[in-house]
Amino acid sequence: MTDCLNAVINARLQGRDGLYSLAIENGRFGAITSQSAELKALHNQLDAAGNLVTPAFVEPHIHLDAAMTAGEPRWNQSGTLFEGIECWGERKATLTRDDVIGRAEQTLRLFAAHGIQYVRTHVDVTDPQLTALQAMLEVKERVSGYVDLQIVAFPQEGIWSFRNGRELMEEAVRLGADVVGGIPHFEHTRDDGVASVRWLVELAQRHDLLVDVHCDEIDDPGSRFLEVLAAEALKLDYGSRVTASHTCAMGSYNDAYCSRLFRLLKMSGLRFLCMPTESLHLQGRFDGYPKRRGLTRVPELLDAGLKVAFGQDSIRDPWYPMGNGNMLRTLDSGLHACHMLGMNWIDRSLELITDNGAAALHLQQYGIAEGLPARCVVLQGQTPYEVLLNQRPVVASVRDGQILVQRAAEDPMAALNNTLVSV
Ligand code: 17E
Ligand code: FE2
Repeated sequence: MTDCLNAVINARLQGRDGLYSLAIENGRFGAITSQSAELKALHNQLDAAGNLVTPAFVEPHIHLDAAMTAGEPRWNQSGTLFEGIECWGERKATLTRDDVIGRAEQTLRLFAAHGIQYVRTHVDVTDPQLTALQAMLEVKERVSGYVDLQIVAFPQEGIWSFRNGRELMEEAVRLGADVVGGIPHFEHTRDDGVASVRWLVELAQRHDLLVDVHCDEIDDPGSRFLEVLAAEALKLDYGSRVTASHTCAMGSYNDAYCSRLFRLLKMSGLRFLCMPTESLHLQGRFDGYPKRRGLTRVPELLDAGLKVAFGQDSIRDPWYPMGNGNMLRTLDSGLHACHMLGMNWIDRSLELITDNGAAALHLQQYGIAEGLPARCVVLQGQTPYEVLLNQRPVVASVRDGQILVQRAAEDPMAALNNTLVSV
């Protein structure tokens, strides 16, 4: 255990000019003061060297129970969500506690190395033994020194459409799940999907839990469960605690319907999560050309004042064979796919992997401000644009005043000059 820091100095903060010192007292931020010039670091001070410092990254949507199982027992060759669910069903039958704990912790260490300190994981509870859920509850305790983990009771094969689906969801809540999930677009009928959404929001409210539904993760413009989720959230005044994940079908809705839908979304205050790399890979699979991107309407939701964050969804699992834990890669892909490389979007883009993820997770103590837990990351770059250009990993991650991660800064020009042999 390293000594507690007493300050981060030479920090650049988003939306503010100049350099700042962030005092740290008892693991919390103290005064944040403007510096007139670059300071020399004293003992127990972390020197941000003029780089951007942001709150620690949030991974709001990942499936840790399936992480690192790509190719087991077979590869998803079609690249569809549905073959992914089949492959996972085969792998799920062989899960053990140690298997889940080992892969989940390996993945969380990878995340920690990339400055992620808050994670929401979906855990498949369509398993009569609830093996993965019980293991993940243990993981949550084991990793609490470096990551805050929220667990979603996620009914991968449906609530209505899986034997004892409701009982398994209720058991998962009883065992300690933090968030109630759902998958209405995968239920056997539209009516079952609607019934499942109403039921799961009510279950969450009864137990004072959050909601995060895999909602309309399909290119079918007729998949309209988002309106049901938003209407339920509005009716129960629960919107800030309800997240709609994926909503891929919104990329296929017609504009007239969307115009009506957005009115409801704004009234409901729902949170949105888009998983750009995952949806680019899984969606559009039933299209010839032109081929859809399969993403929700990210800039339009942001323009409407709604909170949208990006997540990775998968790390080398039956749905997606790639992933390296670096949220800057996800952010880069998402900005490309959503037509958000205008400088106005780039300038505010880090909110998609920080503040908006924190809003989805309903975090109450998040940010860089006096009195909040001293959790932050030092990025490689002075502006979001510089950070995104090279997607270099964080140089430091600080949690409650302790340094969790520290690595040498990379100088891309020096690296280039050392590489070019006779140019
Ligand atoms: N399960 C699902 O229904 N959708 C996904 N994108 C993943 C798992 C990764
Ligand atoms: Fe997912």
